[in-house]
Amino acid sequence: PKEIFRSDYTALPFKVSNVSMNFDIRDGETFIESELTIVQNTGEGDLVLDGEADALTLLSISLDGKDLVEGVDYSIDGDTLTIVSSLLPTTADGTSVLKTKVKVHPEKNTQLSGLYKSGSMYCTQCEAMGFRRITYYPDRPDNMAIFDSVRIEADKEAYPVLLGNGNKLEGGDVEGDRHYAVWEDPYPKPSYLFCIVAGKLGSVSSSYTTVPSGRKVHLEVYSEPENVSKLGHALESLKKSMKWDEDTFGLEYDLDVYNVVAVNDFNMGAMENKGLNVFNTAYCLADPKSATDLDYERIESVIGHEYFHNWTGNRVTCRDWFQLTLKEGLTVYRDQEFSGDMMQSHAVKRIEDVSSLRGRQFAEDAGPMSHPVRPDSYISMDNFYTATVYSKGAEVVRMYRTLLGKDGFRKGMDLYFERHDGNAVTCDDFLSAMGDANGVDISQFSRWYQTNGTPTVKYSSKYDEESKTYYLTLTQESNSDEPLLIPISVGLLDKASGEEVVATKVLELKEKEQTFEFDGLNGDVLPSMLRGFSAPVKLVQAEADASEEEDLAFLAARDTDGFNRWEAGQKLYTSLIFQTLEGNQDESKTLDYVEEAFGRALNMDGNDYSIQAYALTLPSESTLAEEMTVVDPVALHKARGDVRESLAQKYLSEIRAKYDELTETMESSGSGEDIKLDATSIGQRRLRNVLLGYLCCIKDTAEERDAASELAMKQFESSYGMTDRYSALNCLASMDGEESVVARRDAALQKFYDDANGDALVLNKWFMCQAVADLPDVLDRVKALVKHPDFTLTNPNRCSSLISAFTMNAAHFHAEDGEGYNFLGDMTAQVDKLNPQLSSRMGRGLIQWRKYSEERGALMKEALQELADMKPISSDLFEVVSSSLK
Ligand code: HT7
Ligand code: ZN
Repeated sequence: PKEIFRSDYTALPFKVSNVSMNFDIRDGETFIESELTIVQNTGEGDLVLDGEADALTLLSISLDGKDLVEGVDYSIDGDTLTIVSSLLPTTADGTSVLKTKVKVHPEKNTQLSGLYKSGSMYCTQCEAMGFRRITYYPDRPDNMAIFDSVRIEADKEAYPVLLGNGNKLEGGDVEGDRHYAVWEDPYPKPSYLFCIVAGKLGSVSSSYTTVPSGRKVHLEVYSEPENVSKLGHALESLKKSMKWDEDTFGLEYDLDVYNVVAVNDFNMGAMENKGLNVFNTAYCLADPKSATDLDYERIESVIGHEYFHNWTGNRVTCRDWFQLTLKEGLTVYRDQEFSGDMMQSHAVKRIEDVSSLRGRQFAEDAGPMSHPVRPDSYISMDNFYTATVYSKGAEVVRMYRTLLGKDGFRKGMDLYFERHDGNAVTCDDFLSAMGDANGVDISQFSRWYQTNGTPTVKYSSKYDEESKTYYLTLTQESNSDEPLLIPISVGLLDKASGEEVVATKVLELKEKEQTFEFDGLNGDVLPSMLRGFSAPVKLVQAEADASEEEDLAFLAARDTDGFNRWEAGQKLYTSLIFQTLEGNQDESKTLDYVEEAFGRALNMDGNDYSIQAYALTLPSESTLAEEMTVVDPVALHKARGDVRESLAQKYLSEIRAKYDELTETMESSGSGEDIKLDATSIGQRRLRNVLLGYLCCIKDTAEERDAASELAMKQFESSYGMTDRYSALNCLASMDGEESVVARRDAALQKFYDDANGDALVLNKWFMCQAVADLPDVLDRVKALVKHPDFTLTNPNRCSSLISAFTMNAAHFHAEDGEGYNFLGDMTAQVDKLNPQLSSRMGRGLIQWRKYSEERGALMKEALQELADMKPISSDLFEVVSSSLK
């Protein structure tokens, strides 16, 4: 496999300016005709078209009406077709028309890239390089072309709905029970945004009138007919997104139609094709009986994300795939802000986003696939749709916002669109727009784009009584030779009174070491550092300080920054878990601080239920693992479980009282099928389920086990909504021991399965809760589930619900016998023959072997080596496994 380098970028010699296509969909094969208008770009070089040999059969090719001869006029070499340059336009305003006809087999396309069949519908996925599996084309984002006409023809009864990008021009019947539709997209776009869909679909629709232009846009969300009742939330979320982008960034929608189609077989969450988004059903369908609050929130955020791409990605796109974070980091930042506004709590949203960044992206950045947000090379671009490009990329955009302020950031965005609308650009162009719009030189900030790894910021401080000045010294360490520009948001709290005496201030850390002064104080202060997680760094105190935990307890109680209050509590929990792991808990005061913080959170007044729930939640095992040099997942799981259980025991009666009180409040404010989705109702469910988790982790004695399982069963049986039902089921799924306990667990699982009645998304949940169960024989159970009639490796959602979910069950996946690794290796090998994008994602479960003990690492390496030796192996999987065996 060939490695592609960012530094090798060259502009295209010839470009496609306009496109007309015809899709003739027949059973088992589809014929695709393309008519490409070719113009000069740099004019220096050949016209090289991409076309995947395994996917396309070339049936005819002509240039300006003349059939071309292979070996004379053109040649095919692997996955490219080169046309002799002497046949092409020799002047800047000359044009040629290239016509090709190919045949493809969507029914056999298990890669889910290009044109494929999902259930009864045909659809396409072209990002990153799927268009070359549809036709011969310069399949790279800097070729922006106008798709004047895309005609789709298919059987009328089987595929009554025919959709394309942009606006529909015409449609009608064709002889032989067939029909057609023609779509036109007036905006220039790269091929990765191309899409068609054909199917028997149901839909819900509405309209939205844009402000200020007053364009009336028809909105329609489609799915297979049996799921139409679950489309309402996506449609409403779309309207909210359209309004939010107008209000926040002054960005309006630009076509008369916005279509969204939900498909069951999809490699990612969704795709922002121009005017025709395609969504994984898991990110689109929802009703209270089948979707959790988290599903609802995720749908709103992904609908927003794809909608926001219309400007950040589609109108202004990436020059080359190395710039992916230009559209993804920026659009994730935008969707995070949108969700924070919709939730009416940016602190809650920030806690969720930072937890996910630490649990996933920090690990990626410390592992063998570590890369800067703008990578330098790739073998398969599909491997670079990573937490780094997306989530760390969003943090990079957030830092511009922190450094420039709200208005400054908006000015930068306005200038970015003014300069680059309709163009394919780079991260440097974004940086220049931000700097120029604000009249500041932020060139130092560009180092964030080229530096991998998580930087560390150390701080130390001293208070000078005489001058009433506080000195805060910051030092930075990173993989960059030159210092990064790091915004550190800081507030100061008076040690004596606990009052905030200096409100949040952004310190610009530009040097390797810098001291900041705060004068005019009345006494010693405590810093609240990195408020709101103002930069994606690890923050540590320079010198271990005896009062560190006392300070954390102080901040956990008094910090005015909601995120940092939570953060201080998390640091205390972390410290106690590690002391438990090392067996030296007794000598410290940490337990007192933790119990104090936990007790305070439990008795918090007010309606901030989500904040309360998160304050009571211990850091995840993956976040904790990030702090360890050698990870022992079994011991870590036990230590975290012990701390959890001891808190549950200590506060048992208060937890139970709070649980009962919430049950009563929730019942009195609406019950049964009336599931409310406002922040308070979601927060109440979140908190009650955190409390249920604590109550169910007390299971040392037979009575405790019985009581826990009875309580969970009661919630399972009495809940209508999926959030409460699924939380209860997850508790039950991990219960073991006496017959009564096992009987309840099995009955609940059976009932959940029966009630699902074949609903694919509910069945995914059923598989997942068994894969993540904390049972000694969970791997055997997972292996048995692989043979279940509802299990398949061809559907990415189903496959991940079982196999990838099991790898998240760290204590069992990392069992010392290495059986978890062998299982994942086997499954990955099987999936690689069907869907390399999926297999390479699965293979990542093995690549962090250096983080574990020698014994575990050796077993993981063995499983990796087996994959590496596999012949054939996809280039996607090859890149992942070879990176970690180097
Ligand atoms: N831009 C979309 C990326 C995507 C994708 C990438 C590779 C293979 C399949 C894919 N499906 C969607 C999604 C997004 O970030 O909005
Ligand atoms: Zn995106």
